[in-house]
Amino acid sequence: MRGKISIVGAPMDLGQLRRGVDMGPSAIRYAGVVERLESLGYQVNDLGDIEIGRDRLTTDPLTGLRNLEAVVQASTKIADKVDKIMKEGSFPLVLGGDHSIAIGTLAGISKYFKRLGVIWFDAHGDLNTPETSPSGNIHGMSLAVSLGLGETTLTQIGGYCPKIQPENIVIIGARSLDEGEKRLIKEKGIKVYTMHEIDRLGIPKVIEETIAYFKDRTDGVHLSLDLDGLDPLYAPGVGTPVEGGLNYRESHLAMEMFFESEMITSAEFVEVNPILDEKNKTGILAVGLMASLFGESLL
Ligand code: B3U
Ligand code: MN
Ligand code: MN
Repeated sequence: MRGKISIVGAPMDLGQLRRGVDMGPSAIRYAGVVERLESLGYQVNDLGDIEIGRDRLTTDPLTGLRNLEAVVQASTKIADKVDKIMKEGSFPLVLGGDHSIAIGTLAGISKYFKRLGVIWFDAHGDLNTPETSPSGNIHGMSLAVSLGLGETTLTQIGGYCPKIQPENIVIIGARSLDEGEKRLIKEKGIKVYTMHEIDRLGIPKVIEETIAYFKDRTDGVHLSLDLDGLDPLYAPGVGTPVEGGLNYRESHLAMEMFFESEMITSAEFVEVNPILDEKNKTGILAVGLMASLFGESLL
């Protein structure tokens, strides 16, 4: 027996405008996540889905944020659920849903650590604030919110703020950053491996450096993996695909290296949208990446 994993679905589609990402958890379950992780020797407990409100298409008049109320409510529920999993000493594995779910996940997790590290595997930075956001979509703000920046009702979820420190973040795979996000990255000194650095260094070096970076400064690491970090060739079922991402092998290698590091203490896989997918390719890919993260294919 290898330990306990608790799966929670967060069928959230309120952090952006495209429909279908609420079916992400179903697509990932259909691709066999429970059986796959059990076959690796884990005790897997699927706790089902968190209830997400249906009150969509509102825009906050003050901030321009979309579906703010409903995202706050859903994030609070996600935080409570993840908190319970942490209390039980099980590994929280959250299935998205759009990337706004990270607000709740991190709110549930980070108080269990003195210095939680976060790997933000994504084509985007998700570092917008209401002032810099081009869209008003909260899924493009979740990392900023977790740093304590932006709308107070979001930054205060879980009753404490901030959830993470800028020096404990590594962004991997970025290739679509807004001007305000670039400014924030420089101002806060956030470590980012854009596709430029990944091409120059190669993924083994990037992941080695990431692991070394976290080793002395953090006491736990959350992996927040947005499927759009991968190239749309491999992950077509995402709401905002960006060309030129990580390929299948690079992404699996990254997961295997994270497994070997024994560093990862929680994870979420987000933005799987079966409506935009090709025969559940992205859901199946997500399950494969999870299997690698939990030790599949290594002797
Ligand atoms: N940066 C843009 C686009 C975006 C962010 N995250 C995703 N798309 N998936 C925004 O709206 O904040
Ligand atoms: Mn994202
Ligand atoms: Mn993204």
